[in-house]
Amino acid sequence: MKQKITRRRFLAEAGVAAATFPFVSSIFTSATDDTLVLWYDKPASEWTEALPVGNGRLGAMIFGGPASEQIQLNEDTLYAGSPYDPNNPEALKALPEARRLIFAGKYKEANDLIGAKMMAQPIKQMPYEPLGDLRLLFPDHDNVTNYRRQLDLDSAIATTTYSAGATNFTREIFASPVDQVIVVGLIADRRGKLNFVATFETPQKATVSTEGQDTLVLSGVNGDSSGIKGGLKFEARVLVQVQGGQTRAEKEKIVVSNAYSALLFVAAATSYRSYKDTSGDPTAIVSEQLKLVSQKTFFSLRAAHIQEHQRLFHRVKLNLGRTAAADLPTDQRPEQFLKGLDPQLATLYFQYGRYLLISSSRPGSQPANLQGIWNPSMTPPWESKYTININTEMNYWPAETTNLSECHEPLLRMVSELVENGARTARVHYGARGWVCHHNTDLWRQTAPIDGPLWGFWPTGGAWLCTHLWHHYEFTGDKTFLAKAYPVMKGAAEFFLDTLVPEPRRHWLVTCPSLSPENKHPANVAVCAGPTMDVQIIHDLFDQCFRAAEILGIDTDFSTKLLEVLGHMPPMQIGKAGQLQEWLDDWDLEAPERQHRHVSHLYGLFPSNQITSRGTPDVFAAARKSLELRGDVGTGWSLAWKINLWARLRDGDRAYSLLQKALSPVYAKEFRGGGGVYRNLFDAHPPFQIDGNFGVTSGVVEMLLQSHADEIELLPALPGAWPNGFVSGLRARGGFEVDIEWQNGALNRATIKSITGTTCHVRYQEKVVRLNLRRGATATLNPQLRIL
Ligand code: FUC
Repeated sequence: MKQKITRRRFLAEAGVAAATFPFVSSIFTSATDDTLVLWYDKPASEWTEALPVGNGRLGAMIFGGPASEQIQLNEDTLYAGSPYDPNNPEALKALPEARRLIFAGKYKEANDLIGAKMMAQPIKQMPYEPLGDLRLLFPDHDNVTNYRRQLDLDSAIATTTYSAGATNFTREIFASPVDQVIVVGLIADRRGKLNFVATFETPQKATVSTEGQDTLVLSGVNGDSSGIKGGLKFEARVLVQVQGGQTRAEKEKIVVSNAYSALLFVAAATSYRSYKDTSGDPTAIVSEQLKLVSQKTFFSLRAAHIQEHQRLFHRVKLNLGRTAAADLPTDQRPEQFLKGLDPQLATLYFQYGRYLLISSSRPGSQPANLQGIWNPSMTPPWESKYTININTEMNYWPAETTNLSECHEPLLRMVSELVENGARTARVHYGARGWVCHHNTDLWRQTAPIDGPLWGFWPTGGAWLCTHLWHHYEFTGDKTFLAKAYPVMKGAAEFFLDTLVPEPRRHWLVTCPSLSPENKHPANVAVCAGPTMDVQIIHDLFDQCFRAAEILGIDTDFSTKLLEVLGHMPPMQIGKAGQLQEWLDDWDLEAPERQHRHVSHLYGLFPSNQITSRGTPDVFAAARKSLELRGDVGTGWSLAWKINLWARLRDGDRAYSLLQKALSPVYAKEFRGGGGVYRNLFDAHPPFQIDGNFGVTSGVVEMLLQSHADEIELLPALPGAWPNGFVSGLRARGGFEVDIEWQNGALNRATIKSITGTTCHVRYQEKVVRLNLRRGATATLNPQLRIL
């Protein structure tokens, strides 16, 4: 049951404490919209039940145990290893033979040669690692009543409340992007009742010590991995301040006794300065951070945190209706959603995606990796790094559309940081100019092919990332940004100018060796020449370079050359089942895994805009056929991609049925594999992978608003399940902010605000209107698209 603690009742019960300690009175003041709350009536019993907070750089998973609180900590530069060079000097010699074998149809032999001679050394990249856990042990809190824990997406604060004996306890935890610390506020409503012991536990090579009577220190070095020595120092510190009691240091512990309230400030840093510099001083960084926050009050830290979070979070509102099911504990809601009884869960999940992006990716931080920033394991799945054959890009699909353009910055910066190592890989592995990145990268911005030929021998990852540079420009119109991004895009294009080769049958210019990500063709290997996805990605890269050069008024010869080369690349081909071919050959029906999770050849439909109903109707129909053939089964991110694809195909009901799959509870007994959510609404590949969270958030946008076909299209794929609703603050290409209200399944009203002062076309079904708005001007349209 939901515990009803009103502020008045809490303050009455808190008595003296409330009057004495400023932060007590703040606890229930920002009573927020409880529809954006994840809440539970039990503590987390495993990691995927714990609740995430983060400030882009520091992350914490909060378990909320009354007697034993576990706050699992991450810092986004704590990866294994140190700067390293995995490029393989043998690779280039083998390249001509690999190409010859592929063009001769000897795919298995090519696969074996690539595996033996052309992969990175080591063949794995470096894993993302946890810092460890801050543990708070409370004596006599085993039998508690009135328990509730929650994560309020609106304030980005995790709160646990319960009563032990006659005392009510409250914990508030947030990761402040302003003050760069995690703040833990603990309060009892009776004098002297707050007693606990704070300590660190860690799987790292580290020591725990104390400083003075109030500071816990964890310091260590990161792990070695695949023969690469750890080269990072790290440090985490917890400063404990109490009111009305004492702190004292014991070996590896801070003991708090007889307090009313306590504040714990958690700071953490590593010596990472860049992908090639590990000379930072984590002790100096965390000491300075703690010195600054220790002079501030809880109230001011909390208020600054909320304000900064809401600056981003409040930009988009979504309402799809609400029923009583929204009052249930969060982990009971997916089941209701599947029965069609809880439409608000889609809103919560959509906004959770925005919350998670704000919390794991802020200007200056590392980009969100496979798990955002939340990872408890020294050997996480797929190293919890950056898989760029879908996963990392998916993380950022909602960044521009849901008005979080700033949160895109870490990814955009990473693309430029790949250029140096990517140029070495281009030179060493291909004898080519420009730069290349294969299907993964890590903290050290490595770019060579890893894992093995089935996964890693794909040269188009860096090029896909470059399309994000262009998208950022499309949404913001920021020419200064474009001027800085252009050389990065150009370098990626140069690599392909040097490495595209004519295939023997039709002399089309193709990538070779390459693969259609992770999908085997009839020879039971993946390596091949000119998979459709490569053609589509290179098409975007070249086209976007051309347009950028034109906008910037530079490089005409180079960009004209790109268009000329594009003219010699393969067209998108329709195969014997009427499908869009995944490969140069019509292999789709003979491929061993016809329901493979990757739908790479549909890149052209989404996230790209090469396939549209009006521009390329035949290929559009073929793409639909391909998606039908693939079926609706998939991992978490695969389902999320399909939501976006069905939305682009304008089939809202099909997109919605995929959304229902994506929100299935993987913890339910009757659950049958493939995508879904954990109790904390983290997306399940399974295991946990955050891309599905972000991909669904993007998919909901694509159902309500699209802007890829030189038009802003309102409600392109509205499902029957959402007859009434509104959304505000979404962004469209060209620099527009869009609000839409609908009733009985039809548009009621839309408001378009121009951010950059460019013209646009707005479409609703068959009606189109041209708007010519000045910068900052707004137009409100009725269902006939007449300006009101
Ligand atoms: C790709 C996918 C896997 C997984 C991994 C991180 O290789 O094929 O399903 O998501 O990335």
